[in-house]
Amino acid sequence: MDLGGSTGSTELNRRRDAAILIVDDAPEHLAVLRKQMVEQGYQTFVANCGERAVQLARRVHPDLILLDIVMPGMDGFETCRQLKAHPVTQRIPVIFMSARTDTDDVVTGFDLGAVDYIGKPLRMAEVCARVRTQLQIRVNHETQQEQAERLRTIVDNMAEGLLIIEANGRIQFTNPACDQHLGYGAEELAGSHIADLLNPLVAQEYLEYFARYAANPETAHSHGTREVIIRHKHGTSVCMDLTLTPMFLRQPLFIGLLHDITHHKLSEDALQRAAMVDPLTQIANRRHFDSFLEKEWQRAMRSGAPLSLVVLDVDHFKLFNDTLGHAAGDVCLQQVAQAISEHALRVTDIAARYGGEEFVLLFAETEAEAARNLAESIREHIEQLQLPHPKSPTSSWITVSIGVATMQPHQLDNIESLFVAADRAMYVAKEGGRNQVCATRPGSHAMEAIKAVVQY
Ligand code: GH3
Ligand code: MG
Ligand code: MG
Repeated sequence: MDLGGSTGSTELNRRRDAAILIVDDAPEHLAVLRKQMVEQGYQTFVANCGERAVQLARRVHPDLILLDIVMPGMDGFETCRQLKAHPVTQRIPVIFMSARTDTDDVVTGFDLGAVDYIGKPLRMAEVCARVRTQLQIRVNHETQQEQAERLRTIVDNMAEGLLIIEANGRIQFTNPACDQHLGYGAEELAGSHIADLLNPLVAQEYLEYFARYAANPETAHSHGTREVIIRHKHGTSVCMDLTLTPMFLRQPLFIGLLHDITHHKLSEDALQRAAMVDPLTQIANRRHFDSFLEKEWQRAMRSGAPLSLVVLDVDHFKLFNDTLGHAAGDVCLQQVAQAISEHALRVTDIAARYGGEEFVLLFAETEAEAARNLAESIREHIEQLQLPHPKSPTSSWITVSIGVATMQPHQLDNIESLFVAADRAMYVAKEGGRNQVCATRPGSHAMEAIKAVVQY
């Protein structure tokens, strides 16, 4: 191995990295060529026959081969054939050098995969120029390959799903993250249509955007990011952020980036739910009940329909806790809550834990009589659960006292009065011996008195 000139220029340093294999049976040709290549700053290897050239090329992987054609034994054409047949050497550019410059020979040379053909006698400056050109092409090619390789690695390993979509909605390519997000195997999505993944309206909207861009690529703009529901292969829905960017590669194409936000959605939903639900009993909490009641109150005011509020309080619950322990008390509250919520059946009904061992139910568009009947069936249901309350002075089981109030809200009325009326009825039930339902009837003296007091 020889190293050529010793200037420090970048150009030479780069060239010195290139290795050239020179193949010629005439020692004087070899010597001249080698000297030239070394002067150009290339690393050189020499072989004086085809067999040796093939061996050497497999071992040292030169960047270029200068190959004589007429040689004893294996000639240059056969040598080239063997080089091109072997995976290790097939990509090495070969330049033929020959005194045989008939068209047939030159064509044979190119047909065998050579990149160039130089006539002998050699003009050294020309050889150098041709070598330089081929090496430059090789460097450019390698750079492109490296870039493609780098991109491929990124696309294969990125967490975002990537799709390439054609203007007609056909999916051309998906990366592994996309396949994984949507439950497909590799290549399985290629060839399918975005309408297979998206809701028809959303797919239509994208197709219209594609068509607009395809008709007018210069006006292209990114479609931006939007939240879409995508059908998973197994039929479930996944919530994704989809970012679409147009790109023109011989045809209009669209790069889709998918970002899975299902888990964000889930935690968003969970937070929203947590804000509305009582953690112990998993039924609505006081805050949710109050806002629900507010809406129903407004609605009842417009429609003139009656609104019924039911307030329940567990009887002798302090005693229950004292007898069986706070943990048993918690379980009891869960069972009572479950029983109560089973009676809130319509979408305009709601059952909630209002605090401690006190529960409330709202029945919209429900007359006093119906509300009272509902309350009675809840009372009965809870009694029939037969949750033992060993020390209770009024029953062997857990029972509830229930107050009911019904109003047709008017402009001057106050939600508070509905509560006061139901509470008052509940205390009457307590005083009456517990485990019973009492109601403050609409229009009764008691109700009118409450309204009058609460208004101010
Ligand atoms: P009354 O029949 O008059 O309603 O008697 P009571 O004992 O049920 O009424 P009181 O209001 O004196 O007691 C309510 C009890 O409920 C006291 C409190 O410790 C208990 N309690 C409130 N919240 C919880 C809870 O989350 N878990 C448990 N185990 N007990 C609770
Ligand atoms: Mg209480
Ligand atoms: Mg109580």
